[in-house]
Amino acid sequence: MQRLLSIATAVVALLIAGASNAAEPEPPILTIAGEVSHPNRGALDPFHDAFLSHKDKTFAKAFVFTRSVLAALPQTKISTNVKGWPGKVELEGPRLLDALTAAGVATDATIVATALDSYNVELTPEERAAHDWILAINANGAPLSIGGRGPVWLIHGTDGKAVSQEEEATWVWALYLIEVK
Ligand SMILES: Nc1nc2c(c(=O)[nH]1)N[C@H]1C(S)=C(S)[C@@H](COP(=O)(O)O)O[C@H]1N2
Ligand SMILES: [Mo]
Repeated sequence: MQRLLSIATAVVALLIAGASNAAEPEPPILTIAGEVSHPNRGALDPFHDAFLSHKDKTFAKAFVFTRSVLAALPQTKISTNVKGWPGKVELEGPRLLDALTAAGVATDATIVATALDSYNVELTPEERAAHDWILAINANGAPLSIGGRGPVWLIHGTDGKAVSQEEEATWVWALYLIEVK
């Protein structure tokens, strides 16, 4: 009974504190690997980085973001409704540019954004500058999930204009890795 009570108390405390419990360390959800001048981790470790290693990735240094760190950057909201979607989706997250700047990625770098299903898109500096790209972490007010379109959805606003298939193909859901060339 005592044990049950303390679990109930802990759950209530967590609910009051909100979704994030500051005392509990969070895992990184997005890795920016390669040419980063402010790395916060070292080289790929084949044991601990099993998924990346399985995907034949290698890097000497990287900058990793937890969800809280992405959420602590200035947030941008975009609203998109693409033909075939069930309706308007409001996406929220930091600007790609701010995340790349935090990691120390050069403005003239080409990046490759890769998703959990290995879908990947290369973005040149020109393509990066052509749109207000965001790293969405919330959709319609709910956090993006693994198994859904999370952990991160790389997307840009369309100012209400229709998006072409080619453009939509540059949006990457289930994003977890950005490699800097
Ligand atoms: N992770 C991931 N992102 C992806 C894809 C994919 O297969 N995997 N397909 C792309 C393509 S080609 C298109 S048209 C859109 C399609 O998905 P949606 O219309 O359901 O967003 O997502 C893009 N992003
Ligand atoms: Mo597509």
